[in-house]
Amino acid sequence: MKNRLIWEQILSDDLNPFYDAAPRAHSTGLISREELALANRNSGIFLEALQHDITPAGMHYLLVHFDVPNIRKEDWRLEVSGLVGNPLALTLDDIKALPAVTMPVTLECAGNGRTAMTPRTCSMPWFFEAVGTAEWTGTPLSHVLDHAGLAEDAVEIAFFGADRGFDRGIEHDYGRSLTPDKAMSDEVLLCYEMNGMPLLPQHGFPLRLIVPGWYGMASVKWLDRIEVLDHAFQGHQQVGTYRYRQDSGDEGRPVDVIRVRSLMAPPGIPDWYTRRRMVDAGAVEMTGRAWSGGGVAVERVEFAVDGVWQDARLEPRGGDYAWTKWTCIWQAEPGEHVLACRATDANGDVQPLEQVWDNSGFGNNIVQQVSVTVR
Ligand SMILES: Nc1nc2c(c(=O)[nH]1)N[C@H]1C(S)=C(S)[C@@H](COP(=O)(O)O)O[C@H]1N2
Ligand SMILES: [Mo]
Repeated sequence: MKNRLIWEQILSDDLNPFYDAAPRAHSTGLISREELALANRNSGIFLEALQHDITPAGMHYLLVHFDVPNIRKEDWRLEVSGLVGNPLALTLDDIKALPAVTMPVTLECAGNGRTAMTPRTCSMPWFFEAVGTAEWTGTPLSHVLDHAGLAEDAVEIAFFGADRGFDRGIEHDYGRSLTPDKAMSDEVLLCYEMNGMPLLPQHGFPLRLIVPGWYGMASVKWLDRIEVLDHAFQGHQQVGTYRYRQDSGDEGRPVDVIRVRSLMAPPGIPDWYTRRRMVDAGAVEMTGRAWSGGGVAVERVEFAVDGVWQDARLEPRGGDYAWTKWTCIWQAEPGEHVLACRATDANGDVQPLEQVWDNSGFGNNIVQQVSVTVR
């Protein structure tokens, strides 16, 4: 059904040059020109920044599908329309006048880790760096929805950004939806500040949605339109992508809650070109971060040297949706070693050593491994 609609739209549009590119093939071997261009636009966190509780804004990862819109605050409004008693067009000052909340939230891109997949999906080629934790300030979305008055028969609420482009031949404003229940839950925020500063243009200025505990695609940037629907939202980012599928023909199911993952800040010093590490022998304090989605806590992090695991120490997390710091002392002995870490959450979910991949590399949480030389 969904695929037919998409292909009808593509085939009926004579002036659409992008259908040739759809669907994108899986690939092996060298990175493509397109992947390299995406990697230059969408920066990742520096893994050494896993030392920070709160990621400085300029070190937070970025994922921008189309162009960063150039929005003047004075011209911008947040429209709320569709099945509401009271349609709204709010200024940023209207939104700032509502009760404010500040919350540390770990955001992670659903495609984080996908370069470990082979053959790989041609998309943003993340290794492990599509994660960050910022202090987000805004007002609970429920305040605005209460003000608008959701109709009883609302089925989904769609959130649109000011950015527009093509994906797989389909032209659209970036848009994602939530159910009314999810949209009204306390933790979902309309945010205008990141780490105590107005949002940077690339992080969604002047306003973005933050859906804590879900992969990043739900946290719509440059938010300017909320539409309350009597049906399930059919936008491309909702039904065409960000779904767990075995192959590209499946209907699949939506990507939502973040899966448990841990990362380490690589020890020692790197080689500029290969980024392989050199570590001095002796006691090395290893540290990193671990997180899971849906507000679920991390219960255990293990650290391994050459496949021998030991428990790491966990520090209290800064909030239900923020990552947990872990530390571990490693008695480093001269030679070549492979380091790894893996987390288990309160649901008992644990990171796999061997990933079962979906078609797009979404939601993978494969164990990170770092090769080092100890001298
Ligand atoms: N409007 C809009 N919102 C968006 C995106 C986008 O391209 N356009 N990218 C999404 C994805 S896939 C992710 S992972 C997060 C990244 O947020 P960040 O760039 O602030 O880290 O934003 C999400 N919100
Ligand atoms: Mo993402």
